[in-house]
Amino acid sequence: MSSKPINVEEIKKELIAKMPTKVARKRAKAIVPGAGGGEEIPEIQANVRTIPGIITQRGCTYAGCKGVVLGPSRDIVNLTHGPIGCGFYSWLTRRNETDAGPDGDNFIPYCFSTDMTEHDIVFGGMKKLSAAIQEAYDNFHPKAISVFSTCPVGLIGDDIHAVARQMQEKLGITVFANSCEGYRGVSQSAGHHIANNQIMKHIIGTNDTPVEGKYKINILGEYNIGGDAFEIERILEKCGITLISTFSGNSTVESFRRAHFADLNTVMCHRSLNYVAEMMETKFGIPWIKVNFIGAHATAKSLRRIATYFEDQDLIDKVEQVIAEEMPAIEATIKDIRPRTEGKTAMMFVGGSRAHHYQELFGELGMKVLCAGYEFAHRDDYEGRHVLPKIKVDADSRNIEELEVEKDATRYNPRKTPEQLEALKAKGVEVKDYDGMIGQMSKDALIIDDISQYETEKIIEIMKPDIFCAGIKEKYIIQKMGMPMKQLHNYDIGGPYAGFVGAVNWYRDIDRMVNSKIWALTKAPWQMEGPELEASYV
Ligand code: CFN
Ligand code: HCA
Repeated sequence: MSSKPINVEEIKKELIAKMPTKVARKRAKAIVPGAGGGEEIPEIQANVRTIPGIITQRGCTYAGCKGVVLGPSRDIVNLTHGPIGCGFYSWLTRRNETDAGPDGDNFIPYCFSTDMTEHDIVFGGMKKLSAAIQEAYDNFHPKAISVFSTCPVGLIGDDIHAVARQMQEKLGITVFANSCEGYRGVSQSAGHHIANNQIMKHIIGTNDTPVEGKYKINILGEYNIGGDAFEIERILEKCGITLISTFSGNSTVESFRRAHFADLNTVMCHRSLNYVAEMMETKFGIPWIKVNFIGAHATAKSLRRIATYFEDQDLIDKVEQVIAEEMPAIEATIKDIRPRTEGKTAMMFVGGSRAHHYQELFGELGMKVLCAGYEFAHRDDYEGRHVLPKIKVDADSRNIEELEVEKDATRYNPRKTPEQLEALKAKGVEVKDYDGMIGQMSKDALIIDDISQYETEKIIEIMKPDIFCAGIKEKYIIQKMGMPMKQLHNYDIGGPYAGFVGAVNWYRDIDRMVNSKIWALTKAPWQMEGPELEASYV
């Protein structure tokens, strides 16, 4: 850990120094300092195509659509239309947990694919797709089947939507398709958007049987990685808050169908589900607020935010009681661990929301995040420009032409109108206008969008953090540098990290990692044998 003052401009210069001029100019726009809580938010370049030749962390549109948003739903048959590799290599790679109970459907362990081969590429794969939908139906009798196309399908032009319509009519269950070929867009992000549109169009609001409960909410953007959603469910239940639906960890299609009876949408991962939040507000008049259940204090703050929204003293008191019950275990663990973690440093490069959410947890251990970034987030995630009620979002953020707005949107949500919410905010519901990563990070910290492999190695060499968080592609390269590496996508084998129980798990895991002596004993191969190979751009 270096103790000399950090000069972010110098570091930025060093990071791009060896790049060709054009590349350096482009990459410079994706690197900014933190704003240290101020409102002067520097503009960061985000959600643009990765420069060809650069090794990115990003995934593809199919990954965002099938792997991320719809994949964790347990009773929808998620069928990949494409060559077998697309389905096989995306099978069970994300640690979204499921508990269907003894009677519930759970298709998560299965890999459904049409297994397209050369013949289908040449002559078309639509017949094979109908047959696969029929076969899935005959074997499993699911309530819904969702089809995902991979790259070759878009190239040969199979009309997956027509097949889905025909099969829906024939089978009498919900069948819908997603044109989420991997090559669309610049990252997973396009896939989130496609999935959001289709869930909204085909499922949400299709069952008008009311849901009982005094305080009804949905959680948007929580995928139950390592059991996070189970812990959040535990806490909400304790508070007496009815969770209608989680999009989409351990979720059911029936819960999606009745999600429009919620009084409030709480948005955990803004990046992947903001479109549904926006569309549900437009169509059903359900407002949304951001929450963060990563970190004990963040969890307490989010619960208070929800309680304040309902303006009900019973709920406010109950939430305070739950927080008071949960906090002693947190404080005791922090008291034990913090002396060993205080002042240590971290870096985080993940997805589109965790590199922000997890800063709260590091903060609770007295650790500073020197440098962080998203793979595919948009500027609104970095800036956190979100007030309650909603503000302007990217022009492409809703699929408004496909949306029939309910004539009386307050039918489902009689409790609040946007105007009432504005009044609530004036009353002191704690919502910052800028609560994104840039505002959160200090002025001597760096934010890098879509970091490359080269930049990853360079920033570690320059800033030498005590721990680095990213994904499986980065893991072993970083460990070979003698650096503890925590996977923040799948938590390695750890978790849950959400809520109160999760926070304690996190403190213990991070303590073990940053205080392990093993890394100092590791020598990278090039430290032991001969000269290091050097490569440079020409
Ligand atoms: S669980 Fe989420 S929290 S959904 Fe998103 S932006 Fe990915 S799969 Mo990996 S871990 Fe990551 Fe986020 Fe939202 Fe996960 S930070 S990259 S697409 N993500
Ligand atoms: C994805 C999924 C991923 C990959 C994680 C990783 C996940 O982007 O397709 O690279 O380790 O969380 O499983 O983000």
